[in-house]
Order: sequence, then C-alpha cells, then structure tokens
Amino acid sequence: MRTLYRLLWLTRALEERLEVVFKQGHVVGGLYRSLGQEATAVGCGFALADGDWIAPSIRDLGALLARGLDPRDVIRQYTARGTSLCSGKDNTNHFTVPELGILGPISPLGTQLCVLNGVALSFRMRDQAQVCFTFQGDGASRTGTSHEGLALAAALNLPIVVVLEHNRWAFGTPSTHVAAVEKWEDVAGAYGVPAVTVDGNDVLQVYDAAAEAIARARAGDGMTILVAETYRMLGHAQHDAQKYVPEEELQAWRDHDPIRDFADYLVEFGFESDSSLEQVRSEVGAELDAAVDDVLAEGYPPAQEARTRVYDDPALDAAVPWTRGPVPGYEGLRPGITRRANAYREGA
Ligand SMILES: Cc1ncc(C[n+]2csc(CCOP(=O)(O)OP(=O)(O)O)c2C)c(N)n1
Ligand SMILES: [Mg+2]
Repeated sequence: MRTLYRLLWLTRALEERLEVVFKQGHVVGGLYRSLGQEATAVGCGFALADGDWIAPSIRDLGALLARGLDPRDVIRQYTARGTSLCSGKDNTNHFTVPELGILGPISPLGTQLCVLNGVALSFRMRDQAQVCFTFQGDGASRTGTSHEGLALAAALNLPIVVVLEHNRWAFGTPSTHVAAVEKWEDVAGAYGVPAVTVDGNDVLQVYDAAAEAIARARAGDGMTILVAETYRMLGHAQHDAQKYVPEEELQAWRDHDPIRDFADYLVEFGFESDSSLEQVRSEVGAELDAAVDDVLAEGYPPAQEARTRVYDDPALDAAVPWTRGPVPGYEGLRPGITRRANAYREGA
C-alpha cells in the first residue's frame, strides 16, 4: 500500500518539478502531464512482472516509475541532457528501455499497438509467458491503426492488455464527438475480446483489474481491453490553457482526486496515518529536489554529437544529410525551410 502511495505521489511531484523547470526554460520541447490520471498508470505498471513489456502513452509516467524507471532519467530526458536515455536528441518521452521492458511511445497515435503486437507475437512464438501492456487515449483509439492493431491482436490471441484511457478529451475534442458508444467497453464486442471498465481514479480497482487481465494473457487466453474512466485535469500540454473545458466538469473531477482519495482510504482503514504519509511525501520531495539540481548540472551534450547515433548504423550518420539541410534542387533557399521549399515546389 505504501509503495503504491509513494508511486502516485512521486508521479505527481515529479511532473510538478518538470513544470517548474519548463517555466524556467530548461525543457526544450513540450510537457504533457498526467494530473488526475496517476492512478490508472500506477495501478497498471504495478501489476506487471519482470520480463513483461509496456508501451506507454504520454500520460503514463506513473506506469514507467512503477516499472522501475529512475526519475532522474525522466528529468534528463525532458531537459535534453547529454546523459539522457536519448543523449539529448528527444525532448519528451520517446525512449525505449529494453532492460525495463519499456517500448517508447510512437507519435502517430494508434501505431504503437501494431508494433507491440510484434513483441507479443515473438513471446508467443518462443513460448515465453510474457505479457505486453499498452495504453490508448480515447482519441488514439479512434485511429485506423488502432482498429487494425486491436483486430490483429484479437485474431491472433496475443498476450496483450490494452488500456483505453477515457479521459474525456483528445486535445480540444470531447470524446462524445468521436464515438457513438455510450459505454466504451462495448467496442470490445466487435473484436470478440472481453472488456472491463474500472474507475481509473481508484488505484486499487485499476490494479485488481490489470492483474486479472495480465493473468489471463499470461495463461494464453488472449487480449483484454481495460477501460479506465478518468479525466485529464490539465490542457493537452503546457501551451493549452484548456479554456474549452467547462468549469463544472473540472470541479466534479477535482472532487475525485485519485491521490487524495487513496490517502483518505489508507488513513480510514488504518494502513497509514497522516504523519506516515507526510513522511513519504517529504522523502519524495527531498529526493526530487536533489535529482533536479544534479541533472541540471549535467549540461547539454556537445554540439558535435548532434550527428552521431541518429541512426542505428553509424555509417548512415555520416552518409545521410540532415533533413533540415538544403533541399536538393533548391540549394538557393535557406537551409531548414523545408516546408516553404515544398510549397515552392508545388507552385504555391
Ligand atoms: C494519427 C495522429 N493524429 C493526430 C495526432 C496529434 N495528436 C497528438 S496527441 C493528440 C490527442 C490525443 O488524445 P487522446 O488519444 O485522447 O490522448 P490524451 O491526450 O487524452 O491522453 C493528438 C490529436 C497524432 N499524434 N497522431
Ligand atoms: Mg483523451
């Protein structure tokens, strides 16, 4: 119970620190938070075993921390330190960590399920009882590749659990605008797989349902769709003030905060006391303060490294020109203006 609470708090506190360093100008890309959704990510990540693989979306930091990802690696990544998992070449969370079974997010939504199907199929073909786990937002789940991925995973009976994170919004589009189903779990019938709906803000409910779905997949009984009913408490990313969201809706979900609710439960049923939880929060705070200071001191990578390790094959690093370089045939244009060059080519 305490580990779960610690992970929930760690997720929120780490994202809060990332927001501070973002506002200080240390984050070179976007920052996507999971405020209000921490229980879904943590409950799922905590239910996996060593050797399982997980493919997160941008709002599943808690699942990665539950899998053992070092918070310092997260700070390094967002602040593009040379020491980061992608050597400063990625500005959010597109990292893959094979030792922890983490398959990095793939930006075109829906696609990563298709890639994960390949991982799951390899487990099956090698007769390994490992499970793959992935998340899709309500928006992502409407893409063609998502439907393809679900259909294939179901048809091949792959050991996969797909969490549908129904957080009500996909950027500025409400989920009611992109689906005619009232209950999101009803989509599972079309693929012939079971679905379970849980309160995604209740970490114990999420954990129980995830553990059951994982056990099913491990036993060779195939895919489960887990619908997590939750809410995106902030805009899509830091640039989005979510002015399109009705205040009453936000308030209703503020009253069902996953971390506060879990803390109340722990105290009410005697697992913890206010002071033991305070102790957890202060330990996490101290750990993160030190981590931010240390990581910022690590610095950016040397400029010469920008062209190294872009491709898996070092020979390609040397041979392939930068996409931002001059466009062949339009050398007179300033380098880096590829979009304008394309418009020029098309006669616009
Ligand atoms: C195929 C595709 N279309 C559009 C985008 C741009 N985009 C990135 S995140 C996002 C919203 C995703 O919403 P949802 O899947 O509900 O996840 P959430 O942000 O709510 O966690 C969009 C439209 C994309 N990355 N890929
Ligand atoms: Mg969404």
